[in-house]
Amino acid sequence: MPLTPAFEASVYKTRRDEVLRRMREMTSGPAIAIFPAMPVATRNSDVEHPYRAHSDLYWLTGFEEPEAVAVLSTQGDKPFTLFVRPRDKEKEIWTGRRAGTEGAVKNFGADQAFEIGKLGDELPRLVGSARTLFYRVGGDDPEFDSRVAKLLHALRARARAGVNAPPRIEDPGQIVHELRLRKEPRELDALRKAVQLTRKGHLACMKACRPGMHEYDLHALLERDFREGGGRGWGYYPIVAAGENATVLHYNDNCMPIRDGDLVLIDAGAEYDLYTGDVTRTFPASGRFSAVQRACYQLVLDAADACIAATRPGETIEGLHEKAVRILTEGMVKLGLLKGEADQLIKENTFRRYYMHRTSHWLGLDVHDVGSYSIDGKPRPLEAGMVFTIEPGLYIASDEENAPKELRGIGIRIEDDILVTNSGHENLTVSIPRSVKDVEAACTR
Ligand SMILES: [Mn+2]
Repeated sequence: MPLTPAFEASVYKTRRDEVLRRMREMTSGPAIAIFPAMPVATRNSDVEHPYRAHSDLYWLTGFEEPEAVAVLSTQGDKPFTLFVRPRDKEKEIWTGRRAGTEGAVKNFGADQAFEIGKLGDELPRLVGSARTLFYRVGGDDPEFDSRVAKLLHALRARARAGVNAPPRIEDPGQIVHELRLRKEPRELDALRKAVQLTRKGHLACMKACRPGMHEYDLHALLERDFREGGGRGWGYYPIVAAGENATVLHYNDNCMPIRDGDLVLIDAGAEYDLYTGDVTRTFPASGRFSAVQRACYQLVLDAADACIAATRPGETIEGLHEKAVRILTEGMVKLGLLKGEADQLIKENTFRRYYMHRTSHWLGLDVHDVGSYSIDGKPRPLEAGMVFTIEPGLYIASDEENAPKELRGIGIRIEDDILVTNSGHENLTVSIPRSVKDVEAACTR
């Protein structure tokens, strides 16, 4: 794990200061916020999954080691406490160097640092002096939830001794996730690098694909290109789906043969400085779309283009989804997939037979990034600096008896990463081939 943060330490300090400012604004009296690391996950037996930091903790500190806890306090002259794994000569021989408490202060800007083993002693002191505890119950670590619950229980048990548990608990996501939703210029730089590596991987797959290869052959190219150039690898497990596998939304066996006449759907994004791209392209294994494939593809592309063109501050993700659904549903009727009036088919959700997911999600440190989609029950207006996906699709199951035979087994998705700008939008992934012509050209051997 890096012993220094990706950005200069002042970046994280500015973020923490803003979080503390908002904590003060939301509360009266002392408040503290606790951000635990992601737990280490076992893959099998004594093999662990590669460790990936918790995005909130990473955004606040740049710290990537496991077994860490960041605490922010609105009181006193040490607003930022970081609990970290201790330096340990023997363990470091096995698992690599650690920042330790000294590095936490020197490189990560902690006002004070403790070894993680001291958490049980220090946390009651920090929490016991607060009127509001910002902690995301039901976050990503149930064990830490139970640790916090036990701590509150212990504090309440000491009420007669004058100790108080904070009477108010708030979700720090209200602050941190709102801030993460609007990307800073340096975050956009990282996203652009992620997107560059993502582009390389997708282009390599289009170029290399031949009938007779397997899905894993293309998966291997993605793994290579997502690492070369300093990428961390994928930001989410890639989907490489040939033929009817493309109609399975979260297919990721990536093991089947690719046949002549198949469409290949690849949904894959590289991660750079923990920011991830999220791109889907669908291309013909043979290099040329058949007439029915082209008609289906063009429909999905039309929906994507219309949504992208409409993206500007003030527009909503809900509004874009409705636009995609309208275009796709009208197209389903033209293709003979559905019969009837588009209005009725939309009202009765009949279109969901072939388009069953939403059109967009936020994108950033997490592939399904944080930030609420509605405010006071209404769809949230887009603002400059927000990044999200537009990913309409069309999925015709191979056993869908309502569909014309020649369309069965076709699965198509086109997904781009869109930055909202003051004047409208920027498609960060526009240079990854999208049009029929460009896709076929990219598949040319
Ligand atoms: Mn996506």
